[in-house]
Formats: sequence, structure tokens, C-alpha cells
Amino acid sequence: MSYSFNKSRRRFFAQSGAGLMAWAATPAWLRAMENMGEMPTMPPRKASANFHPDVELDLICKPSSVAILPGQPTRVQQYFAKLVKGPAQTLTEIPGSYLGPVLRFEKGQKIRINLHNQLNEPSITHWHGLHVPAEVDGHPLYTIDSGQVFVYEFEMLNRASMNIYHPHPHNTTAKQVYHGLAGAILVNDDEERRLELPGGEYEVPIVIQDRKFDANNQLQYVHAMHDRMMGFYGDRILVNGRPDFQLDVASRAYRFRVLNGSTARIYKLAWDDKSPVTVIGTDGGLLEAPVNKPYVMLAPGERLDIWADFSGRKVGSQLVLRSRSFSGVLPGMMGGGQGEHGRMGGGMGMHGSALPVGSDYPIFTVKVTRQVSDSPKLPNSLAQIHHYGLSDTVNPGKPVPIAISEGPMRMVLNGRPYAYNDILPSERIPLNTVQLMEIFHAHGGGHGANGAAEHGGKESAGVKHNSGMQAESGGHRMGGMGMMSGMRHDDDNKQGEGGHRRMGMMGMRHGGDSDDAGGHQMGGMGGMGGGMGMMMSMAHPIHLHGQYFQILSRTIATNSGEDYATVKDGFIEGGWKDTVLVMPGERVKIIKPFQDFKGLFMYHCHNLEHEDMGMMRDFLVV
Ligand SMILES: [Cu+2]
Repeated sequence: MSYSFNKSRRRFFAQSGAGLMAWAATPAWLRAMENMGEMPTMPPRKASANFHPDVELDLICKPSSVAILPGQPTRVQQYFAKLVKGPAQTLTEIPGSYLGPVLRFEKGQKIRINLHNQLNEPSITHWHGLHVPAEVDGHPLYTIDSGQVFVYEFEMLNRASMNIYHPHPHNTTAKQVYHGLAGAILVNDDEERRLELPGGEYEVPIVIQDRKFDANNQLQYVHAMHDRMMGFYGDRILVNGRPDFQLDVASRAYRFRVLNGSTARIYKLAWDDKSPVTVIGTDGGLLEAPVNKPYVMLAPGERLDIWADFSGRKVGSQLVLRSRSFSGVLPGMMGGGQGEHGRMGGGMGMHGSALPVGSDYPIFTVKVTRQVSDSPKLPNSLAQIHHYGLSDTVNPGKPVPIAISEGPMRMVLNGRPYAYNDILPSERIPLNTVQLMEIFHAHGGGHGANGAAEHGGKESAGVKHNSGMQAESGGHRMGGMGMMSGMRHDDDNKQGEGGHRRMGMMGMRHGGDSDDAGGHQMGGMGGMGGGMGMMMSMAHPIHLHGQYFQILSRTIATNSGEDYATVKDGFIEGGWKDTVLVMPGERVKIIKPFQDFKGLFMYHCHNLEHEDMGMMRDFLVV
């Protein structure tokens, strides 16, 4: 793969240069939405005559209502399922919940799912975490209209793991998930079965979500642009669709299959009695061995397999799983002219939620109600994982960039808003390759060391990528914000010294780093202009469709220390992942295989409000 970002930048300007003035006249976010509106859709997929399913089910999504709070029922959107063929244990309802039934599959099964869209709007369902062909991955290109049926057919290639099904139509994913459309997929295999982990009633799905209700018990959702920029946060925690969730347990070991199904909220999970959280698995299934953590971070789209042992606890005793306090995942509000950067805490930030992100609050309560004498023992070793190294990748010195671009009214990846047919050279992935990828903040807004690394050329492989990305996204931003704020011409030395202090206050700067078209390089974080406060870097859970990946390294900017210290012990390394939380100032290198299937596989922020703003792109596997 040899290509130059200079070339692609010119291509970008060639495509959109004429439109810059028009762009400038429209708020950037509105503009991004318009771009996304150009998406065509494919005719609904039909059943294939030569596919012989072991399991077949009808999955229906439709408006419904559920009693959640005392009083009036809440209008929701909900998945229902009917088993057409296969083992009865394939479907498990969660009583009284708006969540879809838990789907339980076996590795190697051939599965047909007939999705019936009975919503009053278009939708399509994505199998988050599953390794399936592109045409049945639930890409928004395959969105179906109300009344239509889409037939998914695939073989379960995944190892034992917990995955998610949820809608993925373009622009409305967050809204549909928020209104109830989500469910868990459990995959089992022989390797897992040999461990005889707690099963049946002792294996409990724990789907954590936050919601906001109005006085009539109806769900309230985002209206202000600000809710999209930061993500939408409810003021009420629901577990498995229930408020004030309490789980009655026997005094023995349980397996909690935990899933963050919130649209934006990040949790720092810990037991209230300070006993460690014992993690046996992550997004992509079991770890090699259990890991004890003081707390675990869980971002939207991530899963945790937790061993919770209540043996030895007395009947009547209680344990509360809490989200503990942390900071740094959200930008704060700044007074005009102050220019203090970086750590503004991840507390309330700019949103006035009664349940601030990063504050300390309960998730659910476990109550021991039965004494039993025996309990399974935690295995010392769990599963085999082949660990990828750089030498397994085709691009050890040149990671595929996933650049997080944060700007006023605008959250994108690799500098460009989502368009199904806009594939960068770096986004074309040869089939059956293992790729090194690097996720980083292209506009470090406030986290200077990150910016310094990008500008200073400390990583020879990364420099080209970064400067190219910045140039591209800078081009957008110039158009988007040029009318709203003053421009700043700064050279990089100043930026490195503390120019980032001002970056947010000013709309943009003209960087002088690296290459030619200097006048268009504006790597800085745009702001709203003096006096109004600013947007800074925030945390993003980045999700890649297709196969699971492994985390190779996390590197944090040196001046992010105080905030980062509040979360750093909560990341699980060494397992398979499909979503990774990237903190402000952080660079994460991952290794991901692209095997078996060609076609479009999305990568996006799993802050679903961000996704719907266009913080989403495709890899085209060729
Ligand atoms: Cu995001």
C-alpha cells in the first residue's frame, strides 16, 4: 500500500473546493446531515434456496408499550422474536423489559433471521460483534422500509461471546436504540462448555442503559445540538429495562454478562464493598485467565463477562454494583478568555444531567436470598487466545489511521463526514490480511502532548498520516466555521508551547507543519469564538464491524495524567475486542484481521449520537 495523503487532500479540495462558500453559510452539523441524506438503499435481501438453516427465527421490530415506572406505560420500540426452527433455548425473553429476547446461538450453526420492519420508519438490524458477510451485517445501505422483510443468512463463526443486535439505519440509530431496540446475543462453543461456568439461572445478562422520562413516563430524547455533541445522557439507570434493578441470588458464584447499551454514557463499574471485579471475558469472549480489577470501565457497545461469587455471604446481605467517580471523558465549559486547557473534569460538563457522567451512583443491587452449600470454582485458565504481534501484520510500520476529528458542531473520523461511497486509499483493505491500525485524536484540543506528537514527528510512520488527515479535516472546518469565528495564524512551535491553550478559543489556525499547501492546514481544534467557551477533546468508544481485534498498545499524552489516572486501571487488555474506549490524548494501536468476506464494513464511534452525526466510515475489504 503506497499512497500519499497529499494526493487525497487535493482530491478532496477538487471535489468540494467550489462548495466552500456554500458550506460556510450552513452550520456544519446540518451540512453533515445533508451529506448523509444522500444514501441509497438496496432492495431487501431474500432467502436463498441453497442455504439450509439449523436455526431460523422471525425478528420483528415494532412500536410497543411497556410498564417501566409506576403509572402510565412507556411507549417504546421493541424487538420480538419467534422461533421458526431450532433449539427452544435459542430465545429467552427478559420479562417486563423493552429489550429484545436474548438470542443464544452455537458456533457453527447456520442461522436465518427474517427481520420484519413493523416500525413506522426505515430500519435495519446490525449484529454487533458477529463476523458475517457484508451483505448481512446490517449496513445502512440495506435499510428496509416499514412493512418490508430482510432475510439474513450466515454461519456463526464467532467463538463463545456476548454480542449485541441493534438497529443501524443511517441518522436514526441512536434514536431507535434509545427507544428500546436492542438485545443480547450469546454465542456458545465447546471451549467454553468445558469450563462448566455458571449457567441457567446463574448466568445473568446485565444490560445497562440510561434513560430520561417526562412527567407522563414517556422517553425524552435529544433535541438540542449540544446533546448530540456530547452524547445524550439520561438521569435514570435501567438494568435489563428495569429501574432500581435488584437481583436476588443464592450464596454461590454467578456469571454476569454485562453490556453497556447506553447511547453515550460511560461507566466505571465497581462493587460497593471494594471487593475486586473479577473479569473472565470481554467483547470477544473469554480471556486466557481471570483478571481482578478494582473497577472496570465500560463504554457504549462494550461487554464484560464477570464472575461474581456470593458464596460465604449471609442471607439478607446486599452488594451494590456502582459506577464510581472519574473525570476527563467529557469536555467542560470554559469561561471566555481563560484558556485553561485539558482537565476540566468529566463531571457535569456542559450538560445539566441530574446524573452527571463520572459521578458516583448505583447501577443495581444484589441481594442474597438463599443459602446454598456448594458453588463452582473459578477456573485458573479459561481459553486459548492467539496473540497477534506486529510481525503478523502486513503494515507494521504504517498503521491504518482512524483519526478522531472533533470540532464545533462536528464529530467525524479521518476528517470526513460519513458517505457510503467515499473510501480513502487507507480504507481499502486487502482481503485476508491482518492490519495494524491506530486510533488517535487528530485534533488534540487541549491535550498538548498529543498534538506535539503529531506535529513533532516523533513517530515516523504516523507523521504522514496525521498531517494528511489534519489537512483534510481542516479543509472542512475552514468551510464550516470560517464565518463564525476569527482565524488564527499560528506556527507549530507556538502550538507546542501552549498555543493549544488558545486553540479552542479561536476558530482555527494555519499550521506550518510538514508539507505543501500550507495555507489550508488547520489542525487545531475549532472553537466557537471568543467569550463563549469551547469544545475540547472527549472520549470516544470506537467500534469496528467484522472480526474482533486485539489491543496492541495504549499511549497517553503526558499532560492527561490526572484524568487518566481515574480510569486507567479499568481497561482490560489481552482479550478480543470490537469496541475500544479512546480517552482524550490517547493513541490506541490495534491489530485486526480482515478475513473471509469482502465488502463494506463500518467503523464508527459507538457514542450513538456521534455516529448519527457522521462519526462513521467504512473499510472496503477488496
Ligand atoms: Cu464519539
